Amino acid sequence: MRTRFLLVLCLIPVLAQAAQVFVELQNPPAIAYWHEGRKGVQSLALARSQLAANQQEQEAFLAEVNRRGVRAQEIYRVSRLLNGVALEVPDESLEVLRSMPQVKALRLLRPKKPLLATAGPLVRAPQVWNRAYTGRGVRVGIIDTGVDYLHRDFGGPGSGYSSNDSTKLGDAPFPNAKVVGGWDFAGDNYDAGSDTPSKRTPKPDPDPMDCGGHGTHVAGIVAGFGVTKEGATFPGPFSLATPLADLAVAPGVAPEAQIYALKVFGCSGSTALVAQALEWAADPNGDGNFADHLDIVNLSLGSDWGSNDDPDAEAANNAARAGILVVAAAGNSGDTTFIVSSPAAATAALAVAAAVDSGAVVGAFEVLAPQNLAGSYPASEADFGPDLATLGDRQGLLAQPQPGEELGCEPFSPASAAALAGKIALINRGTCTFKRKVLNAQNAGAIGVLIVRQDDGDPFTMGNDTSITASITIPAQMTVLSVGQRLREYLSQGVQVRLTARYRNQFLYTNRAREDTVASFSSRGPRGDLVLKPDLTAPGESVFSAANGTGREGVSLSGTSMATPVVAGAAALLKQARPELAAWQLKALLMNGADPWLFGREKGQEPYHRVSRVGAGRVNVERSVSTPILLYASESPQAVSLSLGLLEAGQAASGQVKVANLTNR
Ligand SMILES: [Ca+2]
Ligand SMILES: [Ca+2]
Ligand SMILES: [Ca+2]
Repeated sequence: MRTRFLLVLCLIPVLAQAAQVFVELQNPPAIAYWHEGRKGVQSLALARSQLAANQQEQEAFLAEVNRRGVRAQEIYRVSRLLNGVALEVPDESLEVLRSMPQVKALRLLRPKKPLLATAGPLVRAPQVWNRAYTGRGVRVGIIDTGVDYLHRDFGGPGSGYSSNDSTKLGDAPFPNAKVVGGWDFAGDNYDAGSDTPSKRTPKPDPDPMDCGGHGTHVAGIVAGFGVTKEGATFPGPFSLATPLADLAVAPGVAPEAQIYALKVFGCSGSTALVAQALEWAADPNGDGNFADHLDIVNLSLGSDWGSNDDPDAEAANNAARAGILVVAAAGNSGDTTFIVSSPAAATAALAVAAAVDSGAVVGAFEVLAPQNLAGSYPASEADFGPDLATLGDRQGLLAQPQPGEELGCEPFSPASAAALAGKIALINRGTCTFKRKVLNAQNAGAIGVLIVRQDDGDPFTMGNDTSITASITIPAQMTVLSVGQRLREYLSQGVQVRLTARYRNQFLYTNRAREDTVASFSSRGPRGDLVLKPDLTAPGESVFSAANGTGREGVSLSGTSMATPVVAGAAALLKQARPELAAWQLKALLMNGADPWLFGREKGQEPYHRVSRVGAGRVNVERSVSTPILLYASESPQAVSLSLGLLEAGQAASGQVKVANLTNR
């Protein structure tokens, strides 16, 4: 039933009536013979011989497919974490494949999308840096759109983009001290969901340069060095004394961890290559010995309604067996039961939900008079009308329309127009589009507009309204409610303001009341079979990190995609602090140390969020580094959490929890 359902979903974007499937073959994956902690000669020899046997089995299978006249397009082969081949085949050939004795199972590849969103201080990373844990020596794989290794945040030169062929090595400084390795499994043109068959076939190359921007932002959150106001790589030191507010781009959560750029996306679209990248992470040098596995992988990607039997989820579970901590995004589909995404849904994966931290990097406007109000205040700009950076600053007296016209959705009355002419109009957000409000103010003779939000949420770029074709010639900015209220108190004294682009991406707006509220987009669990997901929450709204292709700039993005690397970074700090612990123990410590309370509207106020939305709570890496005990479900250590299934009212259930002492006292 479920398979069919997924089939329909998957075929929608593939107009050519072809299916992308993972063909699992009879032999077990090599990981079945690998026992982390007992890496004896025996286990290595067995794993290697299984690897060779699987490769032979695949050759024979593909030859047979060819003999039977199936027009199959190979996508990839894996033999370590899964044993099989990913193929695109015409729908009518699916039955042929299913009937072949070599085939153990046929599962649809569910294309994964990248999931999009200052966060280090909230999870108490600087406190951990202060104890000399900065992620040094820890290896983190970013399975994403690639990484811009030329960017200063990763120690790059900040230039050299145009002379860099993104399919070749040797023409740019990669690998470097930060982005120490990687691979492009996809090629820039790849898109698993494209209507063009040739784009659905990956064209791998050794250069994982980012062209989508998502992976660069994610990698910056995990382990960027940071960028100074002068545009140089921040040289450290990383401690409580790190001047976070004086940097153009703050350091990542684990600023001395190493990054492997595992590119599975083209420049846009979706991917079906996740299992292949996980396989690389389990055995980077490809020698069949898993001892060189990466410590942590970050998967800020997924597909909704995740299950544990998606091939990528199974690969994630087997990557955990190899000793990798798999950190994955819960998804951006909101408060809907069971919608939590795959591969985050994999039992062993650490599924991350998104919350809000107290800070957002935005722009600002200035108040020049009266003196006791003078200063800069948070503001964003508009996506339409003149660009303030080229237009220059716009200065004037602030004025508001007549009572009842504060929204500015209708042409202003003569009395309001008289008040606004030659001034900067103060107008409220709501009811109609931003462009409508600005056009009405322009028609009334205003020289600029300051929009006021209905609350103290982050000011954001005001979107265009393409249904309005009139040319907008005056600049507009948006600020928050509490600032608007202050301005109105002083309006009768004459408030002189300056709209400006000079604070763009530089003004740190803090709002403590929103801290630890859950981001509305964050996907709810549990998994369809009632296993608890997500596992943990981290800040993922308006996270400011490296902007791809800019050399030195940052950009603010939101999503569980941005929360996931906060946890991956926290895990890297913990790994350095507790190198003896296994991946599942790191997962348990991160969950055990979390701050359990997350809020619906305002910090400290009800309603609180349930575990199916936020897991164990918001990560607190300082507590995780310090805690002496480990707590987990004894039947399912890889899951950590204890799930009791569906209970009727009054019905009792029980489960066992193990408490382990991590000290020698
Ligand atoms: Ca490439
Ligand atoms: Ca290159
Ligand atoms: Ca190896």
